[in-house]
Amino acid sequence: MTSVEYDNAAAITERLEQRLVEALGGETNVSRRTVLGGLGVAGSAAVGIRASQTGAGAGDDDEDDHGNFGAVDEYRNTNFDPHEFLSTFNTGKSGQDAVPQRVYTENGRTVREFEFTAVDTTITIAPGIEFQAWAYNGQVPGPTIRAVEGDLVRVKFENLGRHAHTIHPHLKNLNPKMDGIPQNGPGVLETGESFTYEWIAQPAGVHFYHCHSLPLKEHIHRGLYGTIIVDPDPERVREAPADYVTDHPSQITDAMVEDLVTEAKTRNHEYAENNAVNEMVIVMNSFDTNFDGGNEVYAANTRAFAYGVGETDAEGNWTAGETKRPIQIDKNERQRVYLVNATEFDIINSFHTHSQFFDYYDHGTTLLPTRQTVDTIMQTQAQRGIIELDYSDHDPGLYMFHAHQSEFAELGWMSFFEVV
Ligand SMILES: [Cu+2]
Repeated sequence: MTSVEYDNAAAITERLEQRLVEALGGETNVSRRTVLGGLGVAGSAAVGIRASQTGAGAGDDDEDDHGNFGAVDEYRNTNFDPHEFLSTFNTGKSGQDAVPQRVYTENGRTVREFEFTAVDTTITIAPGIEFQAWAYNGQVPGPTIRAVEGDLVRVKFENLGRHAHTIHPHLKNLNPKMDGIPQNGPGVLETGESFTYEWIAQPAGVHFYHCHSLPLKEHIHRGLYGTIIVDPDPERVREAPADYVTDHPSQITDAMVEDLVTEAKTRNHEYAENNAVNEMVIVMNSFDTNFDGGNEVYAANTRAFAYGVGETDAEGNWTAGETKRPIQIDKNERQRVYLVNATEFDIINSFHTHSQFFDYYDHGTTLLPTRQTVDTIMQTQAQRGIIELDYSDHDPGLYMFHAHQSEFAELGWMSFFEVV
């Protein structure tokens, strides 16, 4: 890859970004006013929305904060770094300062405890384009939780937002009170209320969590969602290998069990085998900036073109900051993407790699791929899976990956791996 090619790629990203920002600048003011009027009426009638917070109040705030269209390259909130987000796993032992957490043992079980809040905040989704988000611990996507199969995940949740929220986990949850829905347990939590959710981390896989207040589509698309990774326990895999494959138990040989155990270790952050794999979380999301029930911006991890190609200095170092920088990968390292679809309004989203085929594990619940040698997969909202890539035989350079709804790609969900 020559510097001319890098410059060309940077110019195209810049052009797409400019086009997106201009399109948003042209239309947000017009339709936002009308739509917000309607939203107020719908909101006050809906379960889970406090009467004092509906309609005009929220609308006025949106009015103040929209319409700041800065130059391309300008990101005003620098507290979210999409590159750092890729591999920030909150395990209880370590994670983000913004997520108080600890690990301890209780009744012989490992407990991973996290403190979560829901807050109203402003996030930047494209240069100069701000979005009034509702966010877990102030970020979209919410913090990634990582536990080992069989652990107890304890989330001390406090709602500091102006609307009523919950946390609903996509786990095999044995206690209906802990499901985080308006209809059960503590129901929705009003402003200032707290509740401690407890979930057993099961099954192994990559999972989703989100607010389940009504109207659901609003609470999700505003940003209340995130990823829970449940690492398989290699000892459990040895005892019950059939739980981790789609094959019939009679087809499972001793040699296969050994392979599954080895594979489980690469997925478990407490085993050294996991260090040999480069892991990242990508949440496909979207933003309806004018509240018309359709998305104007699509992204991998919130920022349009976050992993696009920006500028380099003469020595080949990226200079665009934490955004517009490809995901740099070592060609000799195995790559694992925990992919989650949080896209609202559109039925599906997708992940497509250029010049590359990959293995896919639907929901990440198996240790053998559910699809092999594919270059495109699709996911409906809340569907997720693990993608494993091998670039060892590829030449160094830029390899694109994006949603193969081409519309989504040009509206922000277009990214690159830089193989080095
Ligand atoms: Cu909510």
